[in-house]
Order: sequence, then C-alpha cells, then structure tokens
Amino acid sequence: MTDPKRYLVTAALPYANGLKHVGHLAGAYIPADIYARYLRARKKDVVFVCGSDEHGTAIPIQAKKENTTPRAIIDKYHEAMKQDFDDLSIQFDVYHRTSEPLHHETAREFFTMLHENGDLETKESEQYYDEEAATFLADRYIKGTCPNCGSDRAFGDQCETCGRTLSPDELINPLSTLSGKTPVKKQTKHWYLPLGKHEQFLRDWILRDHKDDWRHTVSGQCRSWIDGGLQSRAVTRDLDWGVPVPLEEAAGKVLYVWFDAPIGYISATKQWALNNNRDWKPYWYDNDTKLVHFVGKDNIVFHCIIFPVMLKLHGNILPDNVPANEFLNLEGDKMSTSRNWKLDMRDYINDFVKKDNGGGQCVDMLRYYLTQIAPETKDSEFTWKGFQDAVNSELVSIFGNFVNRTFVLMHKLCAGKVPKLHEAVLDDNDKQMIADIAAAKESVENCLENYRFRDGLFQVIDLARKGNQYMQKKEPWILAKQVAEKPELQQQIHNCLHICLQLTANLALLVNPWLPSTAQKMCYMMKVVEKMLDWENAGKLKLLSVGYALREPQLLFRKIEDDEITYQVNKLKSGALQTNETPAPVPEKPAVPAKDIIQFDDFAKIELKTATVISCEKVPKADKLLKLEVDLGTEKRTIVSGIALHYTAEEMVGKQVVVVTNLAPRKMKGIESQGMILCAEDKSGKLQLVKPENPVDPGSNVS
Ligand code: B3M
Ligand code: ZN
Repeated sequence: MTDPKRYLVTAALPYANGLKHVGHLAGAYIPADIYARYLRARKKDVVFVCGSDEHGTAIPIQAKKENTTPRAIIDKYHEAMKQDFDDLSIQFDVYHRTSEPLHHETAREFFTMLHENGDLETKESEQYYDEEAATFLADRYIKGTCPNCGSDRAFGDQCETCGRTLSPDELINPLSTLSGKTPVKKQTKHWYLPLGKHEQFLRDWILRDHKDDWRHTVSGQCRSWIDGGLQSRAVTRDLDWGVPVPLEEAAGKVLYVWFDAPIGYISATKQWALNNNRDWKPYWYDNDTKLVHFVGKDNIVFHCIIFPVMLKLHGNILPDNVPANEFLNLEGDKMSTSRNWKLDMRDYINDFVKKDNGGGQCVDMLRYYLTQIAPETKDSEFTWKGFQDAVNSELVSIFGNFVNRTFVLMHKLCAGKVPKLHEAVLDDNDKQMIADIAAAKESVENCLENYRFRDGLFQVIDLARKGNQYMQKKEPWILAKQVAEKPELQQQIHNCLHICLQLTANLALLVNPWLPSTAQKMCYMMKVVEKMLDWENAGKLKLLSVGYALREPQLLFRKIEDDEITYQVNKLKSGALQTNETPAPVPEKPAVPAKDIIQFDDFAKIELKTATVISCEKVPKADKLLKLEVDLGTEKRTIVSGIALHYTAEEMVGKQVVVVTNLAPRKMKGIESQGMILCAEDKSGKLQLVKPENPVDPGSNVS
C-alpha cells in the first residue's frame, strides 16, 4: 500500500497465564516496536496496540496450578507482562485487557452482527465430556498422543512438541486432565464460522494480491491450509471463563478465545481513542489505513485466515501484511515453559537491566541481539556466547567505539566544539564517507518498509563500521602532530571530525527504532533534543551546527564478561526440569546430510576454481548484490553475488575467492553473472567467504 493515511500496528496479545520469554519478544514485540518507532520518527499517524489475552482455558488451568482464581491470575500476569514490556522499551500506545467490559461489549457486538447476518452456522455435535467432573472438556483439558509426531503429551488443540494444530478428535487415547479418566462423547450445540465459503476470497487475497509482499513462510503456510480444505471452525465453547455468547439459547457457553482475542485489537484501539480523545473508527474502517499484525508463526492461521474472514464479514479493513516470525531456540533446544528451558524477559531484566542504573544499555543489548538473530525467515537460536559476541564485537567494538573515538578526538583536537567543514579541500575519502551517509538512509528505510529488521540493523552497524575505517584512513591524531609545520592540515582535521560528528548524529537517528535508549543517550551527549531524531533529517550533514559545544562522551555499551555468560548457561542448565514425559525433540544437528546422497560423478560435474577479485561495485537499487570482476588466470569474468550486506565493495578487491565456473550464466538486475562465489553461512545468517588457507594462483582447481 503506497502512502497510507494512517497505520495500525498490532502485536499478538500474550496470554495472561505466565511470564513471557525472549522467544516471544523476538517473534512479535521487538519487530512491532521497531516498526512503530520508525513510523513515529517519520511523523506518521500510527497507533501501536497490544494487551493481555485473558480468556481461554489457559487461564483457569493456570489458576488451578497456582491454587487461586482465574481473576487473580489475569490480574497478576497482566501487570507483570505490562511491566516487562515497559522495562524493555516496548512502547505501546495502549496496552489493554480482554477482560475489560469495553472488550466484552465489542466482542459481543461482533458476534451478534455475524450471527444476525447469517454468517455463522450451528451444529449439534458430540464433544468430550468428563462425567466425574460433570463438565464438557475444552480442547486444552484433553491430553493424548499426537497423530503427527507420536508425542504422548499433545493437547486437544495443539501438540506443543511438533507445533501441529489439532482437534480433540485427532488425539489418540484421549484423557481428561481434570480427572485423568477417559472422557465420553455428549451432544452439544455450537456456532461455527464456515471458512470453506470464503476459500476463493482467501485465495485471491493472499495468494494473488499479496503474492509478492508477504513473507513466503507466511503465504506458504496459508496455502497449505487452504489447499488442505478449509473446515468450519467453532467460535463458541462450553466453558465458564470468557465472553458469554450473547444468545439466550447459549447459556453457559462463551466465545472461543481465538474468536474474541483478535477483536481485542479493536477494543484496544477504542481504549486508545478514549484516552486520547480521538476517533477509532477510521483505523478499522477506512481503506487508507495500513493494518499490520506482528505475530509468531503459530499464530499465522488465525491472523491470515480466520480473523480476516471475520473482518471481511464485519465490514472492516484487512491486514496489509502479517510479517510473522519463525521460532527462536535456546542453547540448542526448543524453548519450553514446561521443561523450564527458557529465558524469561523478567530474568534478563533482573540479571542485566536492573544493574544498569537506568541507562538502558542492557535493554538495547538484548534488543540488538534479538534483532540480529531474528527468526525472520527460518528458526534461529539464542546462545549466551552469541549474545556476548554480538555485544562485544559489534556494539562495543564497532558502534560504541566509533562514537567514543569521535567525541574524544573532538574534545582533544577541536575544543569540544563542532568544527567547520571546508568544502574546498574535501578529499576522496571525505566525499565517499559523505556519500555513504546519504545512501544509508535509503537502504535502512527500504529494509524497514519491507519488514527486514535484521538487514536494516546490519546496515546501520555497517555505516558505523565505515566510520571507523574512514577515521582510520584519515588518522586525524597523526595530522594533529604535524599541524605545527603544516598549518593547512588543520582543515583536514576539521573536515574529518565534522563528518564523523554528523555521522554520529545520523547513527543516533538511524539506530533509534532498534536501540531507543542508545539514541537518547547520544542525543544527550550531542546536546540535541530528541526531536532531532526526525527521520527526514537522515542522510544529511546538517544535524549539528558548527561551533556548538558538545558534552563529554559516555560509554554507550559495556562489555559482557565471560563469567556472566558462564553463570547464565549454568543457571539455564541447572534450572531445566527433568520431566518423566517424553522430552521435546532437540532440533538435531544433521549428522546425516540434509540433501540426498550423490555419487562422485555428480560432484565431479561441478567445476570449482580459485579467482582473485580485480574490481567490485554495488549493484544499484539492489541492497544485497555486488558486481565483481574476477581473474581466473586464463580469463576474467563478471559475477553478481548476494554478499553486499556482509562485505563492502572496497574490501572485496584483492580477495581470493572460490568460484563455481561451470554454472549456467544467470541475469540478475540486468547483469549476466558468469559464476558463483562460495560462502559459509553461520547460524545468524552471516556470510564468510570460502577461500584457500594460503593464497594460490588464480585459476587453481578446487576439488
Ligand atoms: N494469545 C496466543 C499467543 O500468545 C494468543 C495470541 C492472541 S493474538 C490475537 O501465542
Ligand atoms: Zn506432535
């Protein structure tokens, strides 16, 4: 959607049945917060809504576990989750609750309209009933064996081992979790949403209209749901906790939690409007509103299929995108609450953020690492070592180091004041740095607009990396020693520091959506108001005025020490619960190859040679592509390679690489690529060139 009038950003409403872990944070809340902050920096009309999901069987189940009432559970966890989000700088415009009367009223109205319009079906069916407890059993109250993976601890709605959504009838050997007995079947009446009637609409809308802009992981999951045949879904339940069904004949029944929870986005918007004296309706009815749902992959079907059908029937707008993330594993295993293999937001807050003296650096360190490993296209993994590396070798050594050096040198060489830019004596390095600053705006923006938050952050760090390289090339501290003899060098020093300072201001602005506390601290050091972080200012060299006196630098990030990491790993391992249930399968490191076995002859078909990069440039309008000229000894070739986010064009020149030389030529962005360069990809998606241990002649065979 081009240039919408307003934006409505939602993040999945977390169940108020327990604390949430960093997997949830990486999956939905951080990306949503980055996006909302970016839109605010662009002065867009944006509302970012969330709230606690306080219905469903998860709540009474937790109440039973904690020996208290559902009400006490939702009050406790609503407050705790709200606090956790706040502590980690997730800045919702409203954080609502589905237990609020405003929500109940909204959900009732929604159901009533669909019911009165004849959009729902009713069906009498047999449902599991626990005779001993004298109650129908909600899906979650039934346990059994998963027909998909064979785990014996699957629930009637989902198998948490393999993630498959289930219905109670699919469970093998079902048992009531209330009495432990085998339940019986009993007649009951329910209201259904006939999804099958909307198949064509869903096909057209998702698979045709959003073919290009939705993540393939998302549309792929939708396609398999649609192709698998869309069944009618019950929207009511026999339960005494939830929004009562607004029909006399439905006494004792409530709306299914997945019917009322997404309507929670609407009631939250209404609450925001009440708080701010605004009108909520355009956000849900006007076609020039861009609605974006941030969720984890287990919520895709609800946000892409069921809720959109409800919205269409109710006359609302549809989401423009649902950039769902895959899952985050932890230290080699699936995160699991039941096995206590997890890192709760609260644990991180207690162990790191609380010791920060309110500076927010540890908040930003976590936001940084969770974005860097964001499971945007495939499952990824949190490791404490990875966290330490990301902080120490990127935030501290690249970003923090550049900002600190700039400030220290400015105080030392320019009396703490922003020096003048002498345009007449700008050299090539200066000009290149200025051009890089200007170009960063567009590339970062491009990533943010397309929900590629990981790449976007990489671009920001890359700009800081270029800043360090630039400073290293210019060496103003050396020039300062020679200035007594050569006074004209003073202008060079001023130019370098002027550019580094403007770059620092640009970095604050660009990094702000990801690392808001860092941006704030940088504003303080630069003595500028946060209003300066207006996105329109990005790319320019005018953010700081000449002669302006800046504060002393503060270190932006501290290092993470080895013993902190050891402590966390031990804590995780010693806290892990041994259950006598079948453990969740560890995502196996493939001991066997992931691809089919091939014969030597198949391998021998591939021609691999070493080559030396002679020249290299960025491919215009393609963030990821570099165009390289390589020397293969007997010939030179052009190769287009998707490594631009990992290597700059300059640093590629002179490097030895390994090339697949007999790959059929392929056109990319209009350039014919005559081969492919080999890289290794680490868990975080970072690429490293594959090359001989010691240089060999260009054109040497690799086998
Ligand atoms: N509470 C499930 C979850 O937290 C559910 C999301 C509701 S979003 C409308 O994964
Ligand atoms: Zn399973």
